Amino acid sequence: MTAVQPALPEEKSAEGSVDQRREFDRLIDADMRIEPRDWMPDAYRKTLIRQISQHAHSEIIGMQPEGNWITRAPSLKRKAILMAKVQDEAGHGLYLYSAAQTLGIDRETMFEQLVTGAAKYSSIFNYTTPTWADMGSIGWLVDGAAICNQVPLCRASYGPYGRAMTRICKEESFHQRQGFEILLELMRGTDAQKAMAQESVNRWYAPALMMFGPPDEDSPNSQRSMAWKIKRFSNDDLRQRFVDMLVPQAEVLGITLPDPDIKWNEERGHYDFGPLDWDEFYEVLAGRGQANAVRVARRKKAHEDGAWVREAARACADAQAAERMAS
Ligand code: FAQ
Repeated sequence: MTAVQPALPEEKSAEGSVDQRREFDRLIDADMRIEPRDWMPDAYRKTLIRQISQHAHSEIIGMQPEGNWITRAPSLKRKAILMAKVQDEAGHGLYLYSAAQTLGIDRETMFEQLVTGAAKYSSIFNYTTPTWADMGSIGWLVDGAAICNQVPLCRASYGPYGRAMTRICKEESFHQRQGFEILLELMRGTDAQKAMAQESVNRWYAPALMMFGPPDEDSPNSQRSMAWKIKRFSNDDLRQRFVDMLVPQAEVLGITLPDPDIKWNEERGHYDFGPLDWDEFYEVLAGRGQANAVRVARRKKAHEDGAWVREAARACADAQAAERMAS
């Protein structure tokens, strides 16, 4: 990340000069990166703050459904792996909050936006995790969807976001494999274990497909974000990629994807799949999912419980700064 401090939005003209606008367009057209020191249109900055902060919130809220199983993982090995994964998600949140901060928003404001509902987080984390197989489904389906969505974001036009995504994607690959392996082991187990794996995939499949966002015709942000090369593919294109990736993997697992309309389409060179229940998606976004209230309340409590850590860190930083001044 650049050492140059980003100027706050209000310190820069939202319109920009002709030269500034031309330079911004040149960098985007040439597939080069916009850095925090560069002039950028206000709408580009706002879109990035929206997407990156929502992404960061998703990583942090996303620790909860899996954190739920750390004390109940079926073996020491599984517990260690799950703990490492949940810690990784915390790290991803931190990279992303830092990337958002380079755009001139502070952490406390982002936190306020999350707990007041002004900022969203991924719909998927409002579903509950009643069985151990859900750890497999989250890894295989949720992290799998995250990889499909996020690998193109490594090429996002905003430097700090693209660089954060490069690190994150490396870890997401491990996450997806560990989920796949949990399900594989269950599918090689007893009838009850196989049934648990299948039942879990039945619940997670459609919500995972909805992670990519609404259909393209109902996606107000996609076109502009693609023109700015923040998003590289549309929501529907990425969803299709995901289904194409899942079908052969489901065959290896011996799991049935819960959609009778999945069928190879020779002409398109893709799998067809059935419609999704978008009413459910919008209900979850409106705060009426299985676990919205619990997720936000827990996040709030964790923030309050952590106040003493932030105070101690600030006191330590102040003491170090005073020491530097004195020497
Ligand atoms: N959930 O116009 P679009 C992970 C909102 S991380 C909630 O299409 P856009 C790792 C959208 O914000 C998962 N809201 O929007 C992990 C917008 O509302 P707004 C998170 C959603 O931005 C694994 C409105 O609908 N990943 O899983 C959702 O162009 C395991 C209209 O939508 C990211 O955030 C949704 N699913 O495209 C962690 C990736 N979809 O803001 C822990 C980065 C849409 O105008 C454990 N983000 N909305 O009020 C993106 O790629 C994009 O922001 C999309 C949405 C694709 C999510």
